[in-house]
Amino acid sequence: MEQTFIMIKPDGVQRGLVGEIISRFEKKGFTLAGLKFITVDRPFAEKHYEDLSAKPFFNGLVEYIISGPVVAMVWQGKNVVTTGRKIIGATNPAESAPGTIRGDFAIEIGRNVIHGSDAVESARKEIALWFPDGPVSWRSSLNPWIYE
Ligand code: RTP
Repeated sequence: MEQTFIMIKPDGVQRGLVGEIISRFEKKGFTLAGLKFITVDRPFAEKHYEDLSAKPFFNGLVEYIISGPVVAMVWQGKNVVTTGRKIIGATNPAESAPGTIRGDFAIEIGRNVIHGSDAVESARKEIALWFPDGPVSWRSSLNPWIYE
């Protein structure tokens, strides 16, 4: 089953949005396969965002991600990468639709509450970085009520 990496950024944690965000993924029918509450250091954040290292906002982005604890998660389910991005909404909250996480809870691109992998291959890399021991392997007893 497809997996994606989802991170509630420090602003989402500080603003008490952890339960709300987890609830949206759970209610959709996706399965939690990994969860940690951690503060990452600068080299780790730079590694996570290495594809953006040439961007002018890179340093600010790294400062933001290391500014407090984050909730790192693996979510699993059919099309979870693409659907997860839809649940999250457009990168810039000014363009995120109401009903999405960023559309409902964020105003600025540099405080957009949550990260989600943008492709199956980047999800694989991000899960390997954040969960080197691998995600939790289990089968939800609800699956027959979610998948035909
Ligand atoms: P994410 O990786 O966090 O899910 O976001 P994304 O794919 O939707 O967007 P990406 O282009 O990968 O950018 C990563 C994060 O960098 C911050 N950003 N700031 N100031 C700016 O112009 C700017 N552009 C991007 C955002 O926090 C974005 O989520």
